[in-house]
Amino acid sequence: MQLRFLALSVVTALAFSAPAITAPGHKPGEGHGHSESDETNYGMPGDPKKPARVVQITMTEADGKMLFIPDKIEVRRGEQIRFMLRNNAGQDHEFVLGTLEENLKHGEEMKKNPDMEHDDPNAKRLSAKKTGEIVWKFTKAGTFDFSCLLPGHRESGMFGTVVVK
Ligand SMILES: [Cu+2]
Repeated sequence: MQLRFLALSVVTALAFSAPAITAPGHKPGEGHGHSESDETNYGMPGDPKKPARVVQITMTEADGKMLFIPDKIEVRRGEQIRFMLRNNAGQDHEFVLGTLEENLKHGEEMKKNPDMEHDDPNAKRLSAKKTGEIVWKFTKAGTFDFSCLLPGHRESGMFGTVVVK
């Protein structure tokens, strides 16, 4: 009698505690929303359904240089930006957002492994004449980097700065 009561209480306790166990992170049925856990030290993936300021960035080549236009962007802390990327050049380019330190390190890895493809929330690779976009929320103040990490491209001028105030 006592044992059966105990077993029943365990089942009841489990039933009530189960939702608490699954609560942190992504809730079931929510789809892939972005939570605090996606936050990096340069911000976090944005929510495309929420308002965002549009910033157009063109990838181009001129006089033997590779460029992003513009190559300097100012953002308010907490602001969400929709980067509308356009590759006007005749070859592949990419846009990789990160801290300067991470991008330089990542660039070294790319030299060893040039076929590394980027399709992360902070990066986009575009073929010639293609467009793409990235939505990013800048939750941290600081100075960040965006670069094309294809071997030799950053060295040819293909990088820019995001200042978050
Ligand atoms: Cu490039």
